[in-house]
Amino acid sequence: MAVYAVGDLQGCLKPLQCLLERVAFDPAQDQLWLVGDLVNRGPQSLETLRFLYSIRHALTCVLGNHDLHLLAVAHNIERLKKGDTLREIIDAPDATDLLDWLRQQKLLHYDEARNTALVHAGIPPQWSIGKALKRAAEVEEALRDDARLPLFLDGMYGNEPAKWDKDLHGVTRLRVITNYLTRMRFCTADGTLDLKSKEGLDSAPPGYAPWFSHKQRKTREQRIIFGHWAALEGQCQEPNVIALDTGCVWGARMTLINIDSDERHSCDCKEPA
Ligand SMILES: [Mn+2]
Repeated sequence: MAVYAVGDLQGCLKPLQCLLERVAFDPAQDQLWLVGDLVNRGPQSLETLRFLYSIRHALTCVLGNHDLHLLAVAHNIERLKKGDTLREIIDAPDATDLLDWLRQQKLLHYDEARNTALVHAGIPPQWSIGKALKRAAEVEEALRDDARLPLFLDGMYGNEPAKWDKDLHGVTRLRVITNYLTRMRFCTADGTLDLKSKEGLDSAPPGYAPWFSHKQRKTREQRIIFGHWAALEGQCQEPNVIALDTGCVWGARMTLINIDSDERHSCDCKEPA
């Protein structure tokens, strides 16, 4: 049995299939970890989600900002944005099955035996892995609860508050947790977020740095696999931090690693969305 992790799919099914063929992936034996942003912007969002659903028993998946956006649109809380390719999912006859599966997924996965975490954007420097898992679970519970789901989806949008405080409550608390785990790139050492800068490492505003580069970061002993940040182009010099978003949806590449051997594979994505 092999365990692989793959970067942001964003509805790009062909490069995913290229990678799975490359490693002779067998869903009856192997496991595939997904860093989230399964859908949107790419050419085959519905087909991608259907394929993943068909091999769901072989998957470990965390949600990204685009996946949460899909849930918000499907619940009539948010409208489709320009460039979104989500309508085909919402209108599909099997939408209920696909979306119900999606909302059962986590925001943070931690494999204790491998000491490895899987998250879409990152873990803020001031949280240990234990704290991060507890807080991710708060959002995961809201996603699975029919009564709380619309309230959460409606309240998750927004960049404020920019920093975690353990006394936050209600949907504000869930918003900060969600912003850390699914949208973060740059923050300060105390976890104050800047959610506007989206380019490479040198685009940090003064006083801010990539979430993984803070010296006092409490998850330095864990390996962390993340996506979300295409401008890094899969490069991350920080030990134990693995960046997997290599900008497939922008016409670059999709990247897969064997998480036990660190062997990397990539397939070209020739059709920019
Ligand atoms: Mn993302």
